Amino acid sequence: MKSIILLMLLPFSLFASSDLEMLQAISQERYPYALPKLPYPYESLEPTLDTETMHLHHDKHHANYVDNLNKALANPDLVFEQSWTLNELIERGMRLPAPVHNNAGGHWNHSFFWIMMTPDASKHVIPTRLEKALETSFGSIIRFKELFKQAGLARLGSGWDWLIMKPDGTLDIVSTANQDNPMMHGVESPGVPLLTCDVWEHAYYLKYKNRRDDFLSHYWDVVNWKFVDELYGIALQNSQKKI
Ligand code: MN3
Repeated sequence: MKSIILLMLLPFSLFASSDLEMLQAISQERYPYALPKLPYPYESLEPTLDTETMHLHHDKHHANYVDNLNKALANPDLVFEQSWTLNELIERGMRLPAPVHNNAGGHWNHSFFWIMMTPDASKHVIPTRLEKALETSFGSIIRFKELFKQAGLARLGSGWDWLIMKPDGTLDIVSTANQDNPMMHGVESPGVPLLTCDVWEHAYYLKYKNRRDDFLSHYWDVVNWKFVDELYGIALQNSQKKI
């Protein structure tokens, strides 16, 4: 799994869009952790995501994961873990004590999710390279979106929906429970995360009530495809290097 984490980090300086720089900063953060600012105004994803949901989700839910991660790591038995980066914690996944594993996941996943969305319409178009890869892997963009929705709906209870690049270089759609993510040791389907959606009820309930499928249909209106394509490009380059 170590190689997957490295894939996420090493080449960023070569590309360095502000979205990638934000992800790199989060990935390399160390204890004590801090809540990152939302990278756009709270109201700017309306009407897809309402302002109140964004405030609660970022200021309360994400903040709680950060606070609880700091509390869990304050344990004197975890002095080594205190010195690790957030990505090093994520990599160890289920080998960590549950409060560290869950809250490190909560912090990384939410930080990634904020960058995954954007009010910038110029980033809402799927770049051609990625479009072709999705068509090759899933048949069509419409089919890809259907499969992504199905995976999100099939996740019982709380979790996350992902597009990943698997260790063999192919694309796949997977979901993880709770605050797990595909970079963690011990997950069923490991890979490099390229796209995600938070399918916990707190992500959508105020506006969409119990209709997770409606939320997943509207989600595409705010996805930062430019960022997804950048992540895809880096993952692709690294998977070809391995071969
Ligand atoms: Mn959430």
